[in-house]
Amino acid sequence: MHIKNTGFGLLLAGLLAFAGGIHLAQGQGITVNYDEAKVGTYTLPDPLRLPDGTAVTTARQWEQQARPDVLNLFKEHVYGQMPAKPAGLRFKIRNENKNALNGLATRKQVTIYFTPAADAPSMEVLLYIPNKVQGPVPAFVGLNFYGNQSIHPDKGILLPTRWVNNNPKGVVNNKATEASRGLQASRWPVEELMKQGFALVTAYYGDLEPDHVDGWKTGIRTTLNDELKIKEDEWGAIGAWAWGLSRIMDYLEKDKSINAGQVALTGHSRIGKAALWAAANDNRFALVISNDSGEGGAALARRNYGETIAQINRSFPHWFNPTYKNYNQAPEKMPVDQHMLLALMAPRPLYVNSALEDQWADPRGEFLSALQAEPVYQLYQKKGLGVTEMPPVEKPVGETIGYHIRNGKHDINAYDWQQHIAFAQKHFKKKAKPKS
Ligand code: GTR
Repeated sequence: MHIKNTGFGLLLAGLLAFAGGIHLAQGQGITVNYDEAKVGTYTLPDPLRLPDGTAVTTARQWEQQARPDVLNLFKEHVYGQMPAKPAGLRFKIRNENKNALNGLATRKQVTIYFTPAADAPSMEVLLYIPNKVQGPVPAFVGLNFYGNQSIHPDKGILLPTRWVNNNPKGVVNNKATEASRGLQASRWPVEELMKQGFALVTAYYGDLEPDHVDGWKTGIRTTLNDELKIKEDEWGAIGAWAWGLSRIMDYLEKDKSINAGQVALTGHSRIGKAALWAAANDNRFALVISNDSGEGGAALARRNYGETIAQINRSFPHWFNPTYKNYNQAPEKMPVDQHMLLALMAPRPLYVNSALEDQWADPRGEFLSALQAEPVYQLYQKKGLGVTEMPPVEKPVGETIGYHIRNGKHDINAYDWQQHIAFAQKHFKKKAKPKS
């Protein structure tokens, strides 16, 4: 159903965009629906149906027949190709401080070079590893929006030298300054993670591709064309960010202080979209968290509520595969919907969460998507949400698929992290043991 463009809809979109701290104009000139009664009806494609109509009834059949096909459909229609690990990948420990955060953690900074060349394209990874628990430790991994220094005021964190989105709190002329240290510290509870026995691993998403329409020109979609044997228009920025997450995983497999079998991948919003896409392609991520990932992330595209494919492609034409634009006016023609992306996580633990004031991301669409991923989890005898209606605010639900909606705006906050940490502890079945 097409909803008439209302001034109220646009105003609300603007307010929500502002509330979420988003700098790009959203919804302009394009209809935004926030009325549940006007969502209309839609039919979701069935992940458990092969193209010839055969029903998928076993985990084996899913893995061997259906899953590869679904993954390919997402490559072709949504995110683009996902190149393999480059042969010349190498790591360099830039520095290590065993007494970071007043002795609570070891801070390591590692450069991942994508080719053997002296001037190889690279990314900078920051790790905090808890000192007071027995390792190897499980880890949370996630990209950040403004550089590694933005996650904590710790003066030892190297500033990014690359293009960064401007921010009144210390990013001037697209360069991060000292004032940007800790700019998003509220989103990264580093000390709490250390206390709970998790390492935290992060990198700046702009190391892979600066997040603007011309970012591909200086990002890996251009600099690694030859190495990865891929053209820049065969994938998008989300694909590039997701690819970088897998390169972090390549490093973690080599770091003896980390339990590479217990890596939880997390991401907020556009980085949540990238996290889901990374985990869909890379089974080494043992647990996946989508925080307010919305359109092109966890939320169902066929629901006309909040952001739509047309809006996201208009505001961010560089994020997806060019073919995704074919569905601007016709999401119902896509051979997939986002519940199938979530199903690609099975049987791994998956946690989806929403925020009440983040209607732009369509909380109900995120919940329903998680619900509709359940049939694939059931093939593995894994329990999903345990409910069929959205739970009340701040009442988390679920078993192998978890979900909550919390009060507040588009953000990742202490409440979200509490649930994510508890979910990881439950599934990794290991509480941190103090060092003897
Ligand atoms: C918005 C975009 C959303 C979400 C958000 C964010 O502008 O429309 O899809 O990704 O940005 O990343 O914060």
